[in-house]
Amino acid sequence: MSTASEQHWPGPLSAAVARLCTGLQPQVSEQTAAGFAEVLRRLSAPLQVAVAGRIKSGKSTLVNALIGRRVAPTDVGECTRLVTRFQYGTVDRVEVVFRDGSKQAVPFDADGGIPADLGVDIDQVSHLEAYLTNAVLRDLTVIDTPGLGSMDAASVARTEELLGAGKDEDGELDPVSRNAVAGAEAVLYVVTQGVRADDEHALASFTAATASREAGPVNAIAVLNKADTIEASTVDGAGDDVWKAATLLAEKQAELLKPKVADVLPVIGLLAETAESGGFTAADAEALRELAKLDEATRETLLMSADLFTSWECDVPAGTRSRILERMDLYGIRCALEAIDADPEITAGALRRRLLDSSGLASVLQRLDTVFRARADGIKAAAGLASVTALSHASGDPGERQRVHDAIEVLLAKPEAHQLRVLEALTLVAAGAVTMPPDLAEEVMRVGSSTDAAEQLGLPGRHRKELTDYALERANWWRSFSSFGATPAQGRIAHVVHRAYFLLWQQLRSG
Ligand SMILES: Nc1nc2c(ncn2[C@@H]2O[C@H](COP(=O)(O)OP(=O)(O)OP(=O)(O)O)[C@@H](O)[C@H]2O)c(=O)[nH]1
Ligand SMILES: [Mg+2]
Repeated sequence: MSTASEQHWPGPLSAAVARLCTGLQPQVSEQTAAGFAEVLRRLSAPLQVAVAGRIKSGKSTLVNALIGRRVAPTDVGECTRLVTRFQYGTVDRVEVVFRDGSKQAVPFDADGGIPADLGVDIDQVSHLEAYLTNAVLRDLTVIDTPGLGSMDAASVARTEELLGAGKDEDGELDPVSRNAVAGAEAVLYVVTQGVRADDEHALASFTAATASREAGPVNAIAVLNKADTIEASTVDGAGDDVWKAATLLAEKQAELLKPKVADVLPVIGLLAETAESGGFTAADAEALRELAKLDEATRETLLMSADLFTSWECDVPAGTRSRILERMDLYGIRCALEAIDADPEITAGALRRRLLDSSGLASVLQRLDTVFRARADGIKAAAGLASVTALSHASGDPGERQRVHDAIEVLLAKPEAHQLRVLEALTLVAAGAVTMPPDLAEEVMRVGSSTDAAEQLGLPGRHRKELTDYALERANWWRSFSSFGATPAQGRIAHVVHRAYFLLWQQLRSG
């Protein structure tokens, strides 16, 4: 096995957790040591992002949009009931992993996607592994999960079990340990208009997807998908603007979901998928141009409903209309027709870009970058420490548990690892495990959610002198709060925040 120093870690925090694991390995039981080996393996792997949410919310469609290829089966077929892990590989291939650990390669279908039906006994399948030569997957492993029904505890359990399975490549881990180290490290949570954001059952899928690890603003983003299907007139202040309605609804959901998630962004997964995965062809552009030439009355009738769009008598063949409806839905078609009205000479490529712009995917990608990619080190290190703790608890040996506990305390006491404490504190506050007055809770989030000093202090763009003074001021404030006025639980958080400000002050002062 390779040692910590030979490996490539996402950053200094992960490297510190890796050193902790390697240092502890000789001092723990064989089984716990095997668990630590798994933690080490995961620390050096790309960030694991699960796409989770209710059934048919458009998770697989969004996965395809992110990867830029229609590879995850959408809509129907047995694969939609399985967890599929999309990861980087030098040769494109799909493997079925069975519950007994055996694997079987399956060919892609004619369109380059995972076949909707696998031709194997689905009950014996643990999950699928798809390896793709894809730039996005170099630093993110994307996990497509089956949809969770509202009240369906069984499917929550199934996803939990599936996400926990299959990580045990060399068969050394018992189920408890496996669950302790498995699970996604971050979640992209897909909601639609129909989902009540405060529905605790909807939030249960968070927990399922992360194998019971807490999700919070550090590692979870939500999207309001199918923004195109929102009836603008039902949203106050939106007028007849669908995108505005989606933005307003997303803001409302953010109020309910925060601080469980960093953000709720509107998106039209279907348009993003079509525009990004080669689903929009020159023939589609041509068909849209033909539709744009129809007289006003016919065009309006067609756009009234999906049924009328495909069944109403007109010159564009019904089959062609079905295809573009499936790829773009009425809203996308309307966008395209407006673009053609404005510029009848618009090229297929420009039309595709217009659809991509309308999909809102760019903002989602940007948030993925700032929330997940930029913080991968902290997220992975925190997940790794949680796994290490869970493994030592699962061992049932009090001595071992104490040794691991002590080693973690030593690690967390180091200035360079304090950010992990802050992440832990932030997650407790975000999850409501420790209640704080709203302004203080927000401050904890701010200090923990960035690695940029000015942003942590809430003073972007200010001079160093001002930042230094403010860091010291807040450090002192949190220290006195921890001694006077705070409950014991708040006091522990306050102590962590105080030290974060203090370290920030030291760092700013020394340049
Ligand atoms: N109009 C519209 N339809 C969408 C959008 N995103 C997905 N769909 C459609 O919704 C249906 C379900 O999409 P999937 O991606 O299979 O949803 P899923 O959440 O993966 O479904 P399960 O895995 O079965 O839970 C498909 O017919 C998609 O084409 C969207 O943004 N707008
Ligand atoms: Mg799906």
